[in-house]
Amino acid sequence: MSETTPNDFVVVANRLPVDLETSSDGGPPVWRRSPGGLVTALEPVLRSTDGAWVGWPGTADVDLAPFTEDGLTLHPVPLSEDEVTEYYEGFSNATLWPLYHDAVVAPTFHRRWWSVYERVNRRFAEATARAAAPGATVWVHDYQLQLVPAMLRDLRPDLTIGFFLHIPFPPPELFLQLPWRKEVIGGLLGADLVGFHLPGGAENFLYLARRLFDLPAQPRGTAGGGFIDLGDRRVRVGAYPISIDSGQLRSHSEEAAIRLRAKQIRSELGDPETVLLGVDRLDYTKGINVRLEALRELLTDGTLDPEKVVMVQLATPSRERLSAYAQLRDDVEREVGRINGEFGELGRPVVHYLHRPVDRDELVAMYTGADVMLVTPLRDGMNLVAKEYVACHGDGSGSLVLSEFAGAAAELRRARLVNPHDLEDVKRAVVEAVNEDPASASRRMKSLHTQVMTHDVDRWAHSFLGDLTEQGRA
Ligand code: ADQ
Repeated sequence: MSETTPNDFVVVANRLPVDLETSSDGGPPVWRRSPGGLVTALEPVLRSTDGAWVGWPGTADVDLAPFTEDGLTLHPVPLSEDEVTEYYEGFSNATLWPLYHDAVVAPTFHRRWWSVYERVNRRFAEATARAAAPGATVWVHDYQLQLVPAMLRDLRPDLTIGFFLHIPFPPPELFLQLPWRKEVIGGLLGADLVGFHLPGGAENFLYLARRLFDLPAQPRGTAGGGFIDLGDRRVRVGAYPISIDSGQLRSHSEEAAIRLRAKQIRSELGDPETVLLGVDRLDYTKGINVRLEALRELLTDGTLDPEKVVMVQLATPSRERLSAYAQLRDDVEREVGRINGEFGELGRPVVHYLHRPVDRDELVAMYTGADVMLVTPLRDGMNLVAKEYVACHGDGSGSLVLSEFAGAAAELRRARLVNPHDLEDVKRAVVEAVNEDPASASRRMKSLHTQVMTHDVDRWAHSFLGDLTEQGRA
């Protein structure tokens, strides 16, 4: 650890790229690298530009000075236990998250949560103002920090500020329910560039900004993007679909040890003809029950044979203190139990369900060994799982069933696209994927694979940062 100096490039996100973990044996706390895609994507940029990261260290009530760890300057933002409840679990995950995901669960509006959200956003803006060198570029991430761009601009008008939203940006009629709608849009308008995964999100934002701030209509830019003139400055708005480190994942999936493990997993599953796979955070937006219900009905009507088909569902625990998540866990586990109770045999369940994260090697082996990947969210900003599966199937094997309501569907057009609200449609796609002629399946998968290999996370980061630099100079 060492003293820090201000940086020319600063990433701001709810979480730091490392988590502070207290050990159970009473030893000193240790920093553990969080393996998220964002860290992987931004690490090379951060290292080449003398970068810093501002974020919460993942544990309540710890206040740490900025420090350098493994070449990255980290600026921890402290949160109290109450702030975790009201800013993070409350306003971020029980107000904004459901509202931005088509209100599939009713959003809760609480004035107190809002005031804590504002307070915590201000703390992030202040920490960023201290971390950034004169004229630095700052990239703010996601729905937890939508007020930071305007707060930061007030504190530091010299900075170039970008904002990227990782979840969908909702249609106006939903967004307008938010009692603090004008404040949120005003917060985002503090940025020089506001980025979304899809053109639709950018269009929704442009419409809302003009309507709520009574701005004149301006000609559209390309692909849903455009500009908002605020008099003294111009905000650029655009679509930047995020991706994964496709090349790295493809090579990983081709390693002999991974191929071997993929075979072993199939044999541990009883060497079924078909392995179906689902991989998600346990979240009500992900449509886990949609695919379980489709499977149960296909087993019930005899279309699928429980002796030939096995499903693996990995579900990472998520936001467990929120009641909607506890309810979802009960629902998913009841459905898994019901299918296994009706169709399993001793030592041979039909659905293998793991409620825990699995390590990267094991995950890649599962992707590699699965015949059909089921990605059926009711709404999802992008969905990296779909792209990860495709990256692991460079040989043309495998099949992807993908919800139309995942951002990834805009690029992965040759997946078997389904409406997750239409169970018959999901069942049809599963059956077609299971029975597809190998030559035609291989053509589909190869075309998907080419798309994912040529549009990786590096391209995403460079495209956003290229536009941000251009906008900062304008
Ligand atoms: P998430 O909602 O978390 O991300 P997703 O994009 O699918 O969803 O990313 C999940 C990541 O977690 C993947 O990299 C996956 O491999 C990993 N993962 C999931 N379950 C796992 C398990 N059991 N074990 C190990 N790893 C597991 C949010 C938005 C998305 C958007 C991303 C990035 O909701 O729409 O794609 O941010 O912008």
